[in-house]
Amino acid sequence: MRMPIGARTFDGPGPFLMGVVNTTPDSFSDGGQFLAADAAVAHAERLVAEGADLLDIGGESTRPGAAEVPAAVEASRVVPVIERLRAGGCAVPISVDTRKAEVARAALRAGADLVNDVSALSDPALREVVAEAGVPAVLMHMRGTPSDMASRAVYADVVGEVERELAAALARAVAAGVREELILLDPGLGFAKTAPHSLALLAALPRLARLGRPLVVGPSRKSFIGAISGAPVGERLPGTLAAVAACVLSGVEVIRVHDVAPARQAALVAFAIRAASAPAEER
Ligand code: PMM
Repeated sequence: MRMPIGARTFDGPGPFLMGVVNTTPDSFSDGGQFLAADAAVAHAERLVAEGADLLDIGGESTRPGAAEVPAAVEASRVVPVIERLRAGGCAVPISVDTRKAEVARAALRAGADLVNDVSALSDPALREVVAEAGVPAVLMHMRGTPSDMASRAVYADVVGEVERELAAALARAVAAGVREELILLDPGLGFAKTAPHSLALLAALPRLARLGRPLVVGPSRKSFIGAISGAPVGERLPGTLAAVAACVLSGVEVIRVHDVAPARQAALVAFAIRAASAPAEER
């Protein structure tokens, strides 16, 4: 891929690691928003030290069944974190993980460089914000919303349908003025997907790459790993690393993870294997 994101141009096959920074108060502390912001900033700085190429700052849980958070609340969580990272000279581009135009606008004003939307810019107002700002965007596949998506995980051909729906989301964004060369696509593991659906998509990443845009994949701690291994969410790092390696072997450019240091080692080894097995002219 070759794409300018903030101050950095991402140039090369990757894999680039996007470190997850959750700013929801319950995820770090119950000591209120200020302490949560403090903890989120410290966590983000640790992820950068561990080798994150990008940070993804989110203020709303998108786990299955999660209720929507008002835009003002979501913005009050992410904006101070982005501002403080910027003021501290954060060395990597910052992504805001949001479905809401108002939150994206505030985050971009605070210094975010990229919008990561689990609803693939389905809101016309968010398409407009991204188009006007001229920033890159991640379009992730989902059906429905986090509160009802589990019941929407019904496909006759999950790979073909996700491929078509991502192509439609890409065309819709481009028609709204988002520059195609700034769009990344994500199959949305676990979002309106059962474990077999997520596995089928992981196995079909080279086909999704033929959509012509860099891929982002977020396997980290997802429920398909629990379905296979029986591991609870806090014990899914080994399964996450297996999925990271699979993504790298399939040529995925950006991998979204919570545990950057172990994912980096897994990605480096998988990439070295891929490079060793590629015909000389592809290296
Ligand atoms: N997964 C989550 C949140 N945001 N964004 C993208 N682009 N891809 C994902 O797979 C993705 C995402 C949910 O995971 P978390 O709540 O554990 O961060």
